[in-house]
Amino acid sequence: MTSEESKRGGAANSNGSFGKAERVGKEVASHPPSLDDSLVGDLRAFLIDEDHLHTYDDLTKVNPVTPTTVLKCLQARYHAQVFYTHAGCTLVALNPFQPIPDLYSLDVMREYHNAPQPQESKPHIFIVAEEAYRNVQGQLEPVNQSLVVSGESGAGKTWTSRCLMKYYATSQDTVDHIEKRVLDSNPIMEAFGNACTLRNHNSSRFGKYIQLQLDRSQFLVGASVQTYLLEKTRVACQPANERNFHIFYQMMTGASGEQRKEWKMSHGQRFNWLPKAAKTLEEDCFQETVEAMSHLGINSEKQAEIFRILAGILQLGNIHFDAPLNESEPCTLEGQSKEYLQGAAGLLCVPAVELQACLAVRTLMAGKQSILKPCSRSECGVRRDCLAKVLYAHLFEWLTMFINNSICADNSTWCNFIGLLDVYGFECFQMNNLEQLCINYANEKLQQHFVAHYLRAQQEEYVLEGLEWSFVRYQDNQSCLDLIEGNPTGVFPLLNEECRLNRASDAGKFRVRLEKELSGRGNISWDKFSKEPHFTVAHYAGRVSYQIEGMMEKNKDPVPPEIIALLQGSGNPLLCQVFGDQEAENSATRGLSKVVTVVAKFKNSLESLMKILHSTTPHYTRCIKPNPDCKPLTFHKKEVIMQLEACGIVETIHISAAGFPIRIPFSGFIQRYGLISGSSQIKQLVHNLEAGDNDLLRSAVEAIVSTALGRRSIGPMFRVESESCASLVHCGKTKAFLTQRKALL
Ligand code: AOV
Ligand code: MG
Repeated sequence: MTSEESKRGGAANSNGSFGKAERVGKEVASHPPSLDDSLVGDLRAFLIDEDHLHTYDDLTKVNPVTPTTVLKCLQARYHAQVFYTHAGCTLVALNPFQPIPDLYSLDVMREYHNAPQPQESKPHIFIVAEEAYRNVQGQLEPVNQSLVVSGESGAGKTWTSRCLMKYYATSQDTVDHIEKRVLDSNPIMEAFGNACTLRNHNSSRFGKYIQLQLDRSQFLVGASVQTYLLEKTRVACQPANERNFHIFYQMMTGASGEQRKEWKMSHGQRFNWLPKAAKTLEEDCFQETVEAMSHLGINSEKQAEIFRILAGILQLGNIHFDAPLNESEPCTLEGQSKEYLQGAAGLLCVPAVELQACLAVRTLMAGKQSILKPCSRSECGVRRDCLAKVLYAHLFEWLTMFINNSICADNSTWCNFIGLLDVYGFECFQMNNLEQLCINYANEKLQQHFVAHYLRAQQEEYVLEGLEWSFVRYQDNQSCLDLIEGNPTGVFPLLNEECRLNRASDAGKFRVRLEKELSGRGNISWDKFSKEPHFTVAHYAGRVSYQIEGMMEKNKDPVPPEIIALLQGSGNPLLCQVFGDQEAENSATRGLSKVVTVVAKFKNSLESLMKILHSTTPHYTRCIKPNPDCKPLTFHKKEVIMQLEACGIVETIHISAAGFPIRIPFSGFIQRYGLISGSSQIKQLVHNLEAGDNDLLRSAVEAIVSTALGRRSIGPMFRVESESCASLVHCGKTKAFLTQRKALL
């Protein structure tokens, strides 16, 4: 919406009355047509007051709601050190980039946990936590909840998820200390799954959905973690000025003298795969990681096996091959590489000769006969990297499984869950590849969940239910999702097809194919003059150019069968366990038509996640990064407004301000309020109701609202007041719609 349009559109006001948000189609008379005095009073109070912008704790109160007023309000609050603000159904969390004393203390947690109406306390992430917790009990029956935290890289999603977990874990003290174990999963997963990037010194390189399992009395009895696509390429290839996963640095910093010797990590030892970009705090957390592992039940023997694998990976990174003099011979080891190869073999508990052969020689099958073929120098490098990646990815998977076994409650003991979603944020680097395409695709999916659940479905329901409502226009990112995943000509299906064709990957050809199939779409483009084959996607959060070179190989992700066989024979029990009965995945022996590509797997796992999200009541938190340099006390308007626009915050505020977030089917409403209404006439009516007749049910609801609970009818709505709160009730065709209860001014 342009600022001109928004000026014309005016603002939605609070108190749930229909304001003049940007409307499509006929201009519907705003509700209520004749505002009574108290509502006018409320409205006046909400008109924007420049001097007190920081006091607006809900952006629906800002009037007019425009990108500029919303931005000004958030900026004023940021400078007043107020970092949370409601935006109707969502919570906006500004990243302070510095610890704020007492913001998350135990006392504050208790305050929110014990508040009779937490939503009337100061905006805080704990309100979201508490609301979800109370909502589990549902209006009529328990409902699972999801807390969806979104925002770009470095915006504060992981921090927020950690706060939420702490809140739930702290608000109860169970006998077997399950809450401590659930919390202990965090330092482990972050040590193995996070890394320092240009955007965030503690960037999550995997997606995570954790379900906190609650029993009938709403006690936390366990949790389960689902992870999504770890960026394993980082193990063997770190983008310029970025780092490898934290755990490697933690080992380097925290190892004892004895461990150093065993892991071949002497002081000053240089590892090619440990670039020294700026030091991060996470690097000093070795002890914390080890303690968390022990606490979760990973005994010291298993830990030793894990660390030996990691140390072995670092040795692998220092191995280089020389091209042989005779092409029919395998490549030879360069300089000190022999030493590193022996080091790696020792740590991975495999014979050094077999390791070398596995990296330098390929086994081809001709019928039942196997033929040995030396690999080129670059192929040796690819195989070495592949070994490191497959080791790390399997180790990460094993850890996730172990954590789940340690914290997951028995199915018979829990009945509901609160899910916390923390995925990698939207990314746009100078060079973007398949990893970024997957990360950004995940963010598109989440945005679509928000659009579908809130912006579209809610409004469609108002219209269906016959409420007077004129549509608030919003940015729908469905076309971008169609571009990426749509069958058969989306980027993913085309990429998969290319990978299934048994030919050498050719980036140039793939680009031409993309252009042929997709050039009619508005959200993909190409720079014709660029030498690097690439394509640019206009995502909801910005345009990103993806280089095609390397994309097909990453998508195929082949693992030579010799590597699997080597690891299956390892003397390290953990490696044996992990690779034990594994078929050589995506190997040459499986045939290319059966290859399960990376994007196919990722798409499936995200679809399962979306199904779970759709079956729960979602709560959205939008994390905003106030500046790209991760500095405290720095608010860059341009960056912030781009983030606000990308996630559709202004539209959200309009819909929230004018909408009815609480909806209860008539029968539920009658059950809930009818019998407590106190009126014998209504009680009689409720008893005589024939279920299923909506007209009758509706009259009963109206009777309850107007005679028992209600005070005044305003047009088609009723204003229901208690001593401290007011809410508007609107009867649709099958449901009663309620505005959020607001404190009376
Ligand atoms: P992200 O999860 O959104 O990025 P993080 O949660 O890792 O971002 O936050 C980045 C950094 O910002 C943290 O390491 C903290 O230093 C700081 N920070 C965030 N929230 C707060 C807060 N409420 N108070 C103080 N400092 C905070 V990424 O994982 O990159 O998408 O893939
Ligand atoms: Mg994160």
